[in-house]
Amino acid sequence: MKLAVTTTPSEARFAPILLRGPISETFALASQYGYDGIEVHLRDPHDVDWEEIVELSQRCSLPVTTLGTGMAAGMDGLTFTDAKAEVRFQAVERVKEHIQLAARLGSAVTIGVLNGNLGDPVEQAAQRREHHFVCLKECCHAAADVGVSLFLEPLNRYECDWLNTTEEALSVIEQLGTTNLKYLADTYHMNIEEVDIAASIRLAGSSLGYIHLVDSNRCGPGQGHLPFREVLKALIDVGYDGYLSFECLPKPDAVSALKSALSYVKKLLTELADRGN
Ligand code: LER
Ligand code: MN
Repeated sequence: MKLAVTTTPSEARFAPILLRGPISETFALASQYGYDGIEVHLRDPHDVDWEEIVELSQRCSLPVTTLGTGMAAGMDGLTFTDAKAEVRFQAVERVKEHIQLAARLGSAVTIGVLNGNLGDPVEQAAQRREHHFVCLKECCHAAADVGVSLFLEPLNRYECDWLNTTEEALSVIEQLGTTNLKYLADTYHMNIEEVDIAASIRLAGSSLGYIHLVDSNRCGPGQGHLPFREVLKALIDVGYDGYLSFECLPKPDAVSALKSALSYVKKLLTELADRGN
């Protein structure tokens, strides 16, 4: 498994992102501390110079793993469940721009906060789900056309009023039936919603596309009380070979979190490998 860290050059008001600021500096830091990849959150893909990010990724030997899109929902109110067709259209158009940048970078695109809420009245829930399905399907097809994968991320109940669990995400993925839509498991949300995080990882199995490895308090792994040994063991058992990305708060400060998360998870992975799991 490879280790990644989150970054954004946008104003990170709505996201637990470890490295904030100009990408020329944050890519250099991630590379300096030995990360294998970097996850970039962008309100709008045009917030960055596409050639600069391609060049930085190459120069720092740091693949961009996925593009986070949550700020398009948090700051611009774009979601796939909005009652207004125009807003849903804008949400899909924004994701299509992320997909174009992802194609250029060889990364994926995450759909999390952008999934939106079902809201009130409850009678409209079925229609909102249908809106979501139509938007997601269109994005999956646009992504497939350029060889990009999408990661569907459930969020906990305090951030979203549906699509909270592994089972719900797997059901949407199954209904869509496209091979480029995968499940993004975020251990912070799972700690609130799942009965047993490791069991949910085993249930997801080959549908897993990406992991946000975060502790119970949204700090880096090792700073809270999540059972990361069991979580990593489950990931090894299901043959997960993708990225573990630290989407966490820069606490006590970004550089300390960057170093401690990496060494904590590397140590656990080494111990598990030494014991043959
Ligand atoms: C996005 O990856 C996520 O986990 C959200 O909770 C961010 O607000
Ligand atoms: Mn997440």
